[in-house]
Amino acid sequence: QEAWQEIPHVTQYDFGDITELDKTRKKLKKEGEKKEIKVTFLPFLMKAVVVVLKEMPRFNSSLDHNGENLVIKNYYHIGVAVDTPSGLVVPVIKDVDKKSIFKLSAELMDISGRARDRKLLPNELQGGTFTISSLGGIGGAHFSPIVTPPEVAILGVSKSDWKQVYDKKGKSFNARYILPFSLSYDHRVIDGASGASFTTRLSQVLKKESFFED
Ligand code: CAO
Repeated sequence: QEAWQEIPHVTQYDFGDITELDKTRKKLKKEGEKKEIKVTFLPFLMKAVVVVLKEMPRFNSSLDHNGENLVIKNYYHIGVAVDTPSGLVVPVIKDVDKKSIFKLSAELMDISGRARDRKLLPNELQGGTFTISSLGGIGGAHFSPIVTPPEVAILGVSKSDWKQVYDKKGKSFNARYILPFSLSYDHRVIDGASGASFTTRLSQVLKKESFFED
């Protein structure tokens, strides 16, 4: 409620072509099964977001109490919204830039399981620098998430779907796996042009095959 009342929100909506990413995820998912690690899209999205946060550090910052000073963080602690029987919680995965897809997947399994069992420690819910809220496992296309203070931006991820996309060069329609996503941000810190630049860049990163390699 505080976030909704005090932060002037703007949401930028966009799409990412994750056809190649999906192929890689399926490969890693098979490998993960041997280690009992479930590999979903979320760790890839976390990695892609960090690539963009490094290029656009204003999105990885917080406003101080007076709203006068902007504190830019040089670490990447990503909050992940988890739906539990007792409501929404947002545990934080630390140092995402330093972790592999398997490590992030294992941490996600652990932290979301313990969130559902109400076994998270208070310090696991603090210190985030940016949040991702994924409804991709459920459905819907595009929603407007609310920024988690003191952070200044949040990514909302929806369910990807196959679409016919026109290839101008090849003059043909091709089936592509398209991810809808939204970025809500604090308009005191980020202007509309930067918001659109962030989502445009995120789309480019998601399309690139090797952005998540360690
Ligand atoms: N498009 C298509 N499929 C997707 C997808 C997407 N964007 N995101 C996930 N999926 C798929 C997964 O790959 C998985 O399929 P497979 O079993 O074939 O691999 C399936 O959906 C289920 O995924 P999941 O939900 O278990 O896993 P996740 O890592 O995507 O998400 C978690 C984990 C904890 C974030 C999620 O379970 C959850 O709680 N989401 C709700 C968050 C929420 O409530 N947000 C709203 C907050 S209000 O702002």
